Amino acid sequence: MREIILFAFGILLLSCQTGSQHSITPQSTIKIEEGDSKEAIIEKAAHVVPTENQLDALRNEFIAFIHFGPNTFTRKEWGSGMEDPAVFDLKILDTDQWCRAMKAAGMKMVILTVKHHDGFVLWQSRYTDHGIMSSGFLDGKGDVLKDLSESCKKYGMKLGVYMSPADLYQIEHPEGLYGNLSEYTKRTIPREVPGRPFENKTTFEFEADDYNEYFLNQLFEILTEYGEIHEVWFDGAHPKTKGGQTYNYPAWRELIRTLAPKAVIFGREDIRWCGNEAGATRQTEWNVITYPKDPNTTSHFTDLTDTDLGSREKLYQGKYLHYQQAETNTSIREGWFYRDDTHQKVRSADDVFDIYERSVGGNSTFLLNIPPNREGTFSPRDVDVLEEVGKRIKETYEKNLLQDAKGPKQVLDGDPDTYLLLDKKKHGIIITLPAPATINRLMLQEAIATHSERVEQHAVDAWIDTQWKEISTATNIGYKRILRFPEVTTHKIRIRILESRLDPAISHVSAHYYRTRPPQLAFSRDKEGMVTIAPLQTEFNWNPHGENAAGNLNTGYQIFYTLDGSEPTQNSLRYENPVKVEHNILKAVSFNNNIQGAVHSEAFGIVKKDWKLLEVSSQRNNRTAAVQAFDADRRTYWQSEDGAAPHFIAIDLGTEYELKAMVYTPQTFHPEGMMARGILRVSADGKSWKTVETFEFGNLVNDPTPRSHPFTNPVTTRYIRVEATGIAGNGRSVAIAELDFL
Ligand code: FUL
Repeated sequence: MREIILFAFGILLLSCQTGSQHSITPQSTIKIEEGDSKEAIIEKAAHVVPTENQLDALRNEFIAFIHFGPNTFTRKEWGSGMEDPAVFDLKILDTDQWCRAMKAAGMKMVILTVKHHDGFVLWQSRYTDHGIMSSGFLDGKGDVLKDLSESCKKYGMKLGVYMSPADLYQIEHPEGLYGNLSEYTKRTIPREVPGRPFENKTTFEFEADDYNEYFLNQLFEILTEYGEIHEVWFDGAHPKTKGGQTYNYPAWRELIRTLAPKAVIFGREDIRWCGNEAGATRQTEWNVITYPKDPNTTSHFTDLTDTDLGSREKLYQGKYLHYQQAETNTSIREGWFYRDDTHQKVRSADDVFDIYERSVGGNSTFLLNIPPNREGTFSPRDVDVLEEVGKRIKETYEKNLLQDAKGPKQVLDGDPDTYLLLDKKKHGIIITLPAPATINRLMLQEAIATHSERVEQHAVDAWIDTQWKEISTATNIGYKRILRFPEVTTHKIRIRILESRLDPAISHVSAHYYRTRPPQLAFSRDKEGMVTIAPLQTEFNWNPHGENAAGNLNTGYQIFYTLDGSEPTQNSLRYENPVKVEHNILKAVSFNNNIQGAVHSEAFGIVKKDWKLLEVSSQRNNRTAAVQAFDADRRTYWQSEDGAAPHFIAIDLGTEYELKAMVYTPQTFHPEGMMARGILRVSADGKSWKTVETFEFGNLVNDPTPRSHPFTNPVTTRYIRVEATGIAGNGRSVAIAELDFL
């Protein structure tokens, strides 16, 4: 990397580093010693840098996830592990089509769920017959991983694999290996299978029990027979565990580092979960974070979900400083697996582009899931969104409006290896354009590979008329920060670094213009059934209940809506004040200068004004009172007391209705009380009950978004009772933020 002396505010400032800065070698992990002062800790943090693989992974920016397997056919989020392999009823598979669509979106890598929690494998494993080899697909000869790896080569995409450590087939099957209490002994990996030799002759000796051996053998197959693997994704979610099963993670790591030297490991030391599955991003995403133990030797990694992971105050409390970047993972569809093209919502291009800017432009990587359908392809709606997003990314970010500008060359030359080392005390960059340009995006990058992430607060000014006007401020920069602001026309911009850990090294500044779209919309309905339609505040929306930091970038738009299921246009009803919505589908759209925004639609259930609590199994206290399960306010919830099943709530709807579905909205304040399974009972008199439906919801802890359960047959009733029969994570109480009946 070339270090160049900077010009700032027209003054030549020689970078002046302290002696101690030179004595710290940039590394991905630095130990905090007993007695290190706060200053020393910050100085160390300012030298924590990504490894080469981590840097490559950051530079991928936008990558794809593919959830595919028996759940695609059973329409479930989580399988049971007891599915007959025949349910994987695939007739055709077109991984070239997947790659074309991902390429069009500008994605650089794809990660396939080769084994999800149900344990069904999508490749021709030697070590199990619970997988594609026992399905009807190509008479049991098909191999999704092979097809995808060939398509990836053809289209120039990197390949990654998702391997669920939790394996319900191995847990539930009588001869299953998971938690079978076998002994840890020395075992050779890979275990030889007669007639199926490996071309790669590497072998390993590891201490392993039966399940670890199985897992290592399978990793060996995947990492040696499908070309270069660039990411191994270990899901932390465990629908179930058994027999005190432990994982010999150091062995997994050694095997991966040896066989896939370019791979980053997700869920362990290289890459961490961003903390939610809804596409929310932190206002300040620090990738230099702390660990209580050396992350390079420990086996235990917990999910980090706090809003603040890397502020100075957090760093002071650590024992190790470690570079571990966030991956923002979410799905283009409601849920991770394909269900259908009629009810399952698909994110709009506006939504996906917004997440792209917040995640990639917020110091993380954007991992977007596109679940293939039962015909083995991406559905047309998903493809349209991918193509449109790719087009917007290209149009916005391939055109740099500072192309011919004057200013420090190192930040303008497009070379990530040159940077401007700013003096910590006098920091500023002035860039002059040859002619005024209209901009509403600014992209900044730090030279993290050598100088870590150091900027803590910065601001951008534009020269307007005869003076500087501040147009945007934000906190850290790190790998990349995209600033979004209302458009300004200017010929001069100034970047001010307001706070920083040591001298920051800025490697890139560019300016862009995105044709502002009409806002995405959000609905909220009160107990009387009055719905307010407002722009969705997605900017830095970490806490779903919190206020959002950034203001609306839109003005001058109009909202139109329909209540009959038809698509809204500019001829539909114009929204001005809250509208009454009863047992209806509301569809709304915003227009700005004849440009149409994304349609937002929601099926609303019956109005809750006259609902009364009939009976409840228990409630913890007033804060978690039962009536809060139907007060039309998602921020409040009912929670039952621990233990003493059954946990149930019975409601008098006030009058008789014909009901077709139930929607369960879990509370999002903590992971307790997620209703994974339950029964619905109805009554003619509110006293004697009969069961009419059973329901099941998967993955609620990581993704506590509303779940709907369509009834097998419509139910006509005034009295209804919801009873939990299974609580996620073996929980002992149930919590409900809202219940709705459609
Ligand atoms: C979660 C899993 O439980 C989901 O099914 C999905 O695979 C998601 C990416 O991770 O934790």
